[in-house]
Amino acid sequence: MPLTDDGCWLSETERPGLEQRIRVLEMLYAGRSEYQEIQVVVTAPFGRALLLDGILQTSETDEFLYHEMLVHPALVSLAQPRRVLIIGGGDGGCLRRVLEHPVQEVVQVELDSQVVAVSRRYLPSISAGAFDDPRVRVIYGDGIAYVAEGNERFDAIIVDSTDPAGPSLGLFSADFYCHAASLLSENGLLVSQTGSPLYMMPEFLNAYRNLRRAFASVRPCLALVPSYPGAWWTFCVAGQGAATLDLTREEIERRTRERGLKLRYYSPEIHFASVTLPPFLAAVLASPQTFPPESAYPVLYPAT
Ligand code: SPD
Repeated sequence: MPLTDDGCWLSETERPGLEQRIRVLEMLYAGRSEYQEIQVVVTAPFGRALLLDGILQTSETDEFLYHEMLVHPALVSLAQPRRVLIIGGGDGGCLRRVLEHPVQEVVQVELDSQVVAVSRRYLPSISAGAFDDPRVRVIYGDGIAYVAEGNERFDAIIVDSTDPAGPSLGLFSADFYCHAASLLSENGLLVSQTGSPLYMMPEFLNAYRNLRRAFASVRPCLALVPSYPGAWWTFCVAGQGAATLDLTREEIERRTRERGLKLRYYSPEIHFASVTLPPFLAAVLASPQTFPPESAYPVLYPAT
């Protein structure tokens, strides 16, 4: 459900009985691509926002929270991130943060060229010129097929997708993660946005379990993205080494300084805080094979 009947509110219902509403002031763009409905609206609390099939993907005022946490914990953990693959991320906010690292080449595989075109036109502050960087190669196509058929090597693969539904569903599957793992260099990392740890627990657990099938180490990171339902969001960073994301404060400070990262959210303190899991979540992840009881959750759950 994109907008309320009067067009004044963006409404997202994550669970029955649970609705998030955001005041819409103006519709800047509305169109339909081969794959989805695309809208850019001006919202009262978050400024301009990109909607895909009526779901808010990113906003110009809080995109930094999401994109810094999608990119920096993983790439700061890599001593030499040279080649990076981004799946999705058509608004360019992820790409922009990746380019702050000493990368030589970024391949971005985005399904929908219209998302890139609309974002560049109506949300230019999010990509901030990143698509014009000579290190970037954008491929319009299916990221799942690209990873399954690919033979290039990457130091990091970043999945900046929509929620797990429709064409994105396969980006959270064990098959996809296994194929992605085979494209990573020896110490390479995969990171994926994995949804709300509260309202999307089944989807988050599904992604976590599938990542564990392909990687020796899977570390969830937590951050706050207020324009998303529940605000609390997860990113999973996966690798084959035991010490994924285990850095010292000095290493984080040195790398962020040497790389000249433009940071508004990420810091050494945020790095450590983001990988610190609350006990209820740690308990769920300690036995991810058994679907946990309702009492494990701080909100009524599951609701169908
Ligand atoms: N509930 C919407 C989650 C969207 C996550 N991906 C957004 C892409 C931003 N680059």
